[in-house]
Amino acid sequence: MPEQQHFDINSFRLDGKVALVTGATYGIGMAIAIALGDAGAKIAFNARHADKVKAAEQTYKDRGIEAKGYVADVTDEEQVKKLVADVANDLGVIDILVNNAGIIKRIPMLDMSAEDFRQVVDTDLNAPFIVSKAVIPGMIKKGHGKIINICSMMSELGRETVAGYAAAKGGLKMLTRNICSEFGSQNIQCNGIGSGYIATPQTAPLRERQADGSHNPFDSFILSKTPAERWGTPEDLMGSAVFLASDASNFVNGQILYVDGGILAYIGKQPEV
Ligand code: NAP
Ligand code: GCO
Repeated sequence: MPEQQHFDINSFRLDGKVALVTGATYGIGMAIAIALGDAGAKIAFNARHADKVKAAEQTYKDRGIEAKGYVADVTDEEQVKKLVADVANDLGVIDILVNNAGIIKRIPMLDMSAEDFRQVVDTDLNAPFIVSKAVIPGMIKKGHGKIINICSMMSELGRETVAGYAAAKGGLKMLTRNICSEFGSQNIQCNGIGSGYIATPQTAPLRERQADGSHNPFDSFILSKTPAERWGTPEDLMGSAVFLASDASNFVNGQILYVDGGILAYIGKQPEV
């Protein structure tokens, strides 16, 4: 029997690695970038608004994280190609990619224009394809790579008003599996984090109190569907991101790790009689 190896906790460290987190000027992206930075990675991040990029860069530096922000729209392939090249020049070839940037439009399907649908799919599905395609050649040359796609409850479930978002996040689950299939032999692991309902600016409209000060019905609905009986926080995703970005997950590929407080396992709280 071969001797069992001891577990090396340093397999969760990211020292010497370069991570690109898209859309990390606030919200989930910033939390994940902080986690990867705290684990030792150098952080590159982007978003569309220069003022927020500058402010976020200061936030990372104030936390002692080596970080550089870039103004780039992930839906624009030329901007993405320049982003990846600039990161390579400034910090090094990307080892870890987190496809986080995303939008949602909550519009009843029959009222949703094809343009609205296209914009959501462009950002939430086409962009992860574009950014991954730009980053993978460098990972192949380095002999390793980690791609983490930020999926959703809507990678598995639908609901009214989010047709474009659910279609995109369902596609992102399958893009995750396809990148795994196409590049696993090149030592590239591509996994997803399926976030539950997280308190960020994106979900603020779902949590805001009603005009009369009462609870938002959707807020109450989510609490009734979540065994944890709370909304998630961006910090709840930090550990999963570090795990999937590290050597600790080198034999994990094509998986969606749902960090949802139990929503997908739960039929929902029975109404009180
Ligand atoms: P958020 O608060 O709206 O933040 C989105 C981030 O992405 C911002 O930094 C935004 O900055 C950036 N961004 C948006 N469009 C971009 C583009 N075209 N190019 C570059 N950057 C862009 O969203 P969040 O709640 O943190 O969600 C982040 C990701 O998690 C999204 O993919 C979302 O679908 C997913 N997710 C969220 C939840 C949740 O409950 N919050 C749950 C599951 C999955 P700019 O607008 O300045 O560009
Ligand atoms: C919505 C919410 C959700 C969350 C998240 C859940 O309107 O239903 O925005 O879609 O953003 O994706 O996992």
